[in-house]
Amino acid sequence: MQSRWWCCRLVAWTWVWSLALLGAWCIPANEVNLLDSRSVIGDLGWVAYPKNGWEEIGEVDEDYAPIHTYQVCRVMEQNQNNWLHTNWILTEGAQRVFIELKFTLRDCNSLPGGVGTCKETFNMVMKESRYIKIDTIAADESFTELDLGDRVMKLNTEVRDLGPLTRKGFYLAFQDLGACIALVSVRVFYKRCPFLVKSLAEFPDTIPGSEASQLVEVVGRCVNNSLPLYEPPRMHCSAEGEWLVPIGKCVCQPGFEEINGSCQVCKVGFYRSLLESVACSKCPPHSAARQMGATTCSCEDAYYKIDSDPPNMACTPPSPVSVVRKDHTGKSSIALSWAEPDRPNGIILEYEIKYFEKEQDSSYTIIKSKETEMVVEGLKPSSVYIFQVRARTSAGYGAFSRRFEFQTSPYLTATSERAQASIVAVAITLALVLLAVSGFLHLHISILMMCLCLLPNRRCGYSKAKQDPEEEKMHFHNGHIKFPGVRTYIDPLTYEDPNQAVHEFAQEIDVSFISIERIIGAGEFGEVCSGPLRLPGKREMQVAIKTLKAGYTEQQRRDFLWEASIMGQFNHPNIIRLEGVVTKSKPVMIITEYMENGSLDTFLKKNDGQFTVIQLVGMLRGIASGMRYLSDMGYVHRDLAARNILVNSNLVCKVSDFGLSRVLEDDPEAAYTTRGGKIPIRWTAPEAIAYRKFTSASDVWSYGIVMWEVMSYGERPYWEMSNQDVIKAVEENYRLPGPMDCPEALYHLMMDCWQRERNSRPKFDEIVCLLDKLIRNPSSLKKLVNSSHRVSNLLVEHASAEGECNTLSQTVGEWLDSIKMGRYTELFMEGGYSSLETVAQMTSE
Ligand code: ACK
Repeated sequence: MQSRWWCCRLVAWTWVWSLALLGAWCIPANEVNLLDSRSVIGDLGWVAYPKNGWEEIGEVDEDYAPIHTYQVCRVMEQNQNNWLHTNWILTEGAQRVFIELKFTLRDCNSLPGGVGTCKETFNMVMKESRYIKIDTIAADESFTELDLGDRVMKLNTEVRDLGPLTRKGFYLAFQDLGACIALVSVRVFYKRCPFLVKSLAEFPDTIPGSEASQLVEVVGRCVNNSLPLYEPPRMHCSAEGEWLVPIGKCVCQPGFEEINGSCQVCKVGFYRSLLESVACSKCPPHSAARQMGATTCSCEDAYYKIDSDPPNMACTPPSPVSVVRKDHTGKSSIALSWAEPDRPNGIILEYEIKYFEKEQDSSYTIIKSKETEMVVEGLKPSSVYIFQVRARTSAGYGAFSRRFEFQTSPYLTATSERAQASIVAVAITLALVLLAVSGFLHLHISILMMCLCLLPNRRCGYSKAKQDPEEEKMHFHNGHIKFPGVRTYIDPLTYEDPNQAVHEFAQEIDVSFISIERIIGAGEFGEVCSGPLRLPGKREMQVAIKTLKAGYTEQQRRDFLWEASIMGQFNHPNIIRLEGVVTKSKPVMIITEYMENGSLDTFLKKNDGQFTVIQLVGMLRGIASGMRYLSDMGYVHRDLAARNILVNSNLVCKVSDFGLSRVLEDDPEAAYTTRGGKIPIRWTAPEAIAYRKFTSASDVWSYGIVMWEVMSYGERPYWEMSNQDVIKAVEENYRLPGPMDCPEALYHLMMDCWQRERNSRPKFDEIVCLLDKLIRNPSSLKKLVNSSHRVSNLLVEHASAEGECNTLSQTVGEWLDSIKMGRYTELFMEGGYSSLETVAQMTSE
């Protein structure tokens, strides 16, 4: 009787409270309800046992919809065991679900005497095939008689997660052992990563994996008329239903441009030829695109350019070289000369000589010369070649001369065949050395190609000819510049006129399209500002604007625009994107995408300890991916550091600061070395400090330091040690200790990046591969660095870490066997190459 009285009071106030708050609850977009007792109209169908235990209180809200509240309050009776069973809850394929309970619970101490059996907890149980206790549920706040009097309702919310679930559904049950409870609502839901369109890629609704720490990798689908750039776009769905670690992106296919998240066809008069370019561009002078969706523009009548000219190059009237003479023929060379054009349309800057083996015109070579003669070398004996010459003036290139056919002398004597055979042997050795250094089996193909190329009468592109240093040589295949591997970065220094380099790689933007709204920092050449860029026909976008301060010298203007000439050559989701330059008005500006979170070092310091390890690894993965792209392009950054990484609102990290990186004048961390160069000592590999050996391997060293900065939330590498002490300590093989809470796998990778022997450091593609593995398998990040490697103010002695990237643990014999070249083992041993370390140190001589 007394127990009933408590219950009535309990429920009455619960009800009042419910009316006020039930309507206000809203469900986050990434949660999908499997059961919500508040939204069930009519009977819930739950079963109570025994019958006098849990009872349903039939109440209604202000809309007269039923509120299903269950209560039990048999606090005055011994040995209570009251069960409340839900009906079958379907999982809809989710392997991990969440249960949210809202309830009130009576404080036992506030009950009048004689309530020794009163409990303040209850059990939550689930059943797939058998009963399993999920948890004992206690109230954060229990209520007393006083609260009832004051009309204060202490509603508790408890959430538990449940998984992995293996069946299509399960039951829930609540076991009361003698408490005074009112269960106001039960909600069962799973989380999913909702459908998302990002960087032109669609990611479907995705149900997370069964483990709390698991990330489900999802490959995005490029939207219509777009293609993946560089690598397929990927995202990772976390157990919390959040998309994390974006990797890769899609870009519109040639002939289309991105407008408001979709790919729109280029208008008549506009074209887009490269995936790397951002938008459709107006056809260059004296050319036109008469159809929509053009990928190139064609020259107007009487104007010319050749297929290999860049698409943004203007068509020019002819300035032809009319006759090309053969002055001398050798077995592998032909000397040519020609007369200056009669009426050049400007001062002649240089000539281009295009040649290819007759009937093999899908591959050709272009050499440049400032003279009206040249010896073309590296040709095959007894072969007919086609030559064409054209002049370049300040107005651009003229048309090529007609084709001239010349043949090389015959060849092949017994001695020269022997010479060829020894070249083959050298080539094999050289190729093996390359293989040892890179550790990649896919170089097999290159080895074979190199060997075959040197066999007599094998056709395989062109061997390198000796050229006058003034001349450049480029190989083309099917109209595209042919580089070994991917596109190669072109040093703006190779351009006589730096302005030409800027306009080759950067779009000129009219200053009227830019509004400067605020100053965000100070750069070496002037202020860094931000504001909207409104290009006609384009969606407005926020940009960062680097300005060149007034009163600059011509040299400063060149140095300032240098960065744009470099940045404009890159297109990668982890490299800061150049939007264009303003050079036709003052101040001169460089416009880049805007990165909301600024530079990585400041951002990490501001958010100390705020990110999950996976988020940090995601950032590192992005940086490694950007660096992989740069090293594939043949670009060495030389100043990779967290301060030179920018972070956007999605935590995507992008490599930035390409400003005259060979000089590093703008980096406050750079110090003068004894050799006079300015170098950011703490970030730089020993060989680059000692003798300026800057390579992608020295960038890998710096990457290791960036890893350390990231994992220690922006701590200064080597703290307050002086630069001299840092150089000395590193020289003596001491290295930075593992940052606090740093996963061991990451610290191993850092240590690998800091190998003294630069060929033993991992390559950026190996780093990306390793980080991808860790992201896919977050439990591999659970083991943290041993505390002895975390001494806060001491360095640790470096012992070569044996990570997955270390290929030098095999014997020479095993390695040769693995590349099917075991028969050379003896030769290697005789030559004193008994370990892979010595093989890696072989030189071509
Ligand atoms: O750490 P920060 O906020 O990020 O301060 C520096 C400052 O300008 C001087 O370089 C910021 N900054 C540079 N480029 C960008 C960009 N593209 N987006 C946003 N902030 C930038 C940098």
